[in-house]
Amino acid sequence: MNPAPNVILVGPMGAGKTCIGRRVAERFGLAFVDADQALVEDVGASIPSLFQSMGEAGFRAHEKRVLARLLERGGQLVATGGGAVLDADNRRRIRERGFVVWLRVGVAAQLQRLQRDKSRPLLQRDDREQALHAMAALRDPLYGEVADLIVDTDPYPPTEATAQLVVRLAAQWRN
Ligand code: SKM
Repeated sequence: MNPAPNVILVGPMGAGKTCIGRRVAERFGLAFVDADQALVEDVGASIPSLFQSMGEAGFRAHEKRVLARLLERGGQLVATGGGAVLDADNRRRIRERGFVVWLRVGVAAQLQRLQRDKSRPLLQRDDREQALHAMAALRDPLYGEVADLIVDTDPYPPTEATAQLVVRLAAQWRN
């Protein structure tokens, strides 16, 4: 059905990659893989504790290694970590190994969705809004560079964003 070996979701924290990804995978009979979760299982430590023990650079090295391993396989829907696109090799692999969907979300919705989140080290700061804007400025061009399709999740509940993505993927695969 899909000429690409995987569907790969990219986008920032709070875009709904895990929630929407799980539902879309089920709809198309793909194995759902959350790259952050795979990393945690591989290393045997939480993301906050990895950031604490080895810094962001150490975390990124593990992220790169685990993502490369995951993308050797096919038939999956892979939700990538929000910062995976920062690395040029990751971007190349993502492009080569899947049909790539950028789940896009604005900072206001991110702030609301991540209000109570304690699991993202890059957000454990007082100026969250500024940090999210800075990340978007750096990363949006990179998400855009790898994306085959862009879906805005902003005003929609997950069920509706899922439905939109299902329709657009199905249309894609018909062509
Ligand atoms: O991969 C995790 C980690 O918290 C870093 C991150 C980011 O850089 O945006 C996003 C999360 O998915």
